[in-house]
Amino acid sequence: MADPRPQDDSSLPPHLLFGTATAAYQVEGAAQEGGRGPSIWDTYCRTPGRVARGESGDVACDHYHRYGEDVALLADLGVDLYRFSVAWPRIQPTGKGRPNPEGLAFYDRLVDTILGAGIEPVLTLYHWDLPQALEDEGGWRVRDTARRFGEYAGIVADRLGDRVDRWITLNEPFCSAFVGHAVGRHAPGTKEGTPALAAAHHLLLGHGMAVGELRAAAAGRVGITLNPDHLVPATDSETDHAAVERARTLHNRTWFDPLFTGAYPDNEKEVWGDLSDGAHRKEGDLETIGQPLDFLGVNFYRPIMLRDAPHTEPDPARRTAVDIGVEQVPYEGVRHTTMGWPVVPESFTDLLIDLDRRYPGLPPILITENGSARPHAPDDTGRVHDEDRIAYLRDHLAALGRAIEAGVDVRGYFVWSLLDNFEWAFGYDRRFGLVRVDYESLERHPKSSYHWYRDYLTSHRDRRRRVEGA
Ligand code: IFM
Repeated sequence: MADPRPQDDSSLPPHLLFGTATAAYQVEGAAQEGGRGPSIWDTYCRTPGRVARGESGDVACDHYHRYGEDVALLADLGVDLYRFSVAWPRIQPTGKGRPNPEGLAFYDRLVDTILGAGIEPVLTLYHWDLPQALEDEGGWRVRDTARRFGEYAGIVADRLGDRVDRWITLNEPFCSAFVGHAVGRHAPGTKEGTPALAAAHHLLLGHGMAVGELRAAAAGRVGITLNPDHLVPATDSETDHAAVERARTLHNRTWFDPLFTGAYPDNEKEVWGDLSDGAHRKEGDLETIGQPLDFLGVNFYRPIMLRDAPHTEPDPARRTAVDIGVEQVPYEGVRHTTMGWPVVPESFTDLLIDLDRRYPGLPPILITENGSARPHAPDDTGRVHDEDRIAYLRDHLAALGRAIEAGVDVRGYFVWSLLDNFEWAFGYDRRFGLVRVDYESLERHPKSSYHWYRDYLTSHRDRRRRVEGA
């Protein structure tokens, strides 16, 4: 089947920048090379029953050795930006002390190669790979880890601040805190209540400390990437609306309120109950956390429909340590990705407009991740015809255009992901890439969506040139 041609993207402003994103543990591999220390994800993957088929990021896409080939793919794609993350345990194998020269040298080479291809690197400092040695001392549950994160940020800024202009402190701290410490489906894989709330606070504090270090190093523009959810009540009942408000605090307000209003959510007591004693919060923390940012990263994939469910999940294996009395309700009548996520592009528009109205004065937004997992087998030539991914991207770009028309200040958009990669607890069978990775040979094969995105970017660039030249 012929690939659908890119739609006219005239609803998107010509200055909008485009990119793709990856993260260190999901693509790099070389887990025991270059002086890298173990991270909590190495430990989690080695724990039986945690990751599908016992897979791990040991080899992943072998990007550590093949980054040249991957940057060539980016150059051919024609992106403006490439978002990648630095593995903290490559820089500080035990999370503290003198930096590992081999680790710094790897990111030096990577950044220089990206720049050499005419692409702007966008660097995430933390995409979930906490050095295991820090976890052994309490991890994000303890305040010292926030301080350590600040030091690590300073080390990376000193080395790369002359070439990297956009810095993201944390990726999706919601997942680090709650999926990691309450649901137990991400490393470190525990089901704790109060410590998960302490982790949330210390992640925010670490963000603030990193902002301080990045500013001191005059590293460039600084932001954070959050994954706010578009939450929809299953019915119009008061109880379902109240359930959504509790979930809004867990998913969104816990992060947005301290970062952008200088306060913790006002319904905390109702949501957390006895879980939150606030003991981990110290005077001055909110000031550290709420320092002005240059941009906000937003990751978006799907909406969540919820209903009030006041009873604790009866199956202990499914029970999470933070029970806010809500239950997810499946979306009917829409397509779902292989993650089981409903495809509802309008919710992308609605979420962005909602955030813009709730938080006046938000910094400009970068959509730091958007994409879909699809199970496509290659044809005889190795090509994957992923028309449904193309439809997903096209429809979400149109939805983004509607949010921008409604006044939301969005400056950039990144497809997750450049490559098929290690999808955390799901292992390798959830493929998000524009480029297929053959995990036997590690060969890369651009999919139809890669060619579609390339054409889309060409037409966008042409329009940008016309407007700039006009
Ligand atoms: O693969 C992840 C990524 O690491 C963080 N955001 C969501 C993606 C898809 O699940």
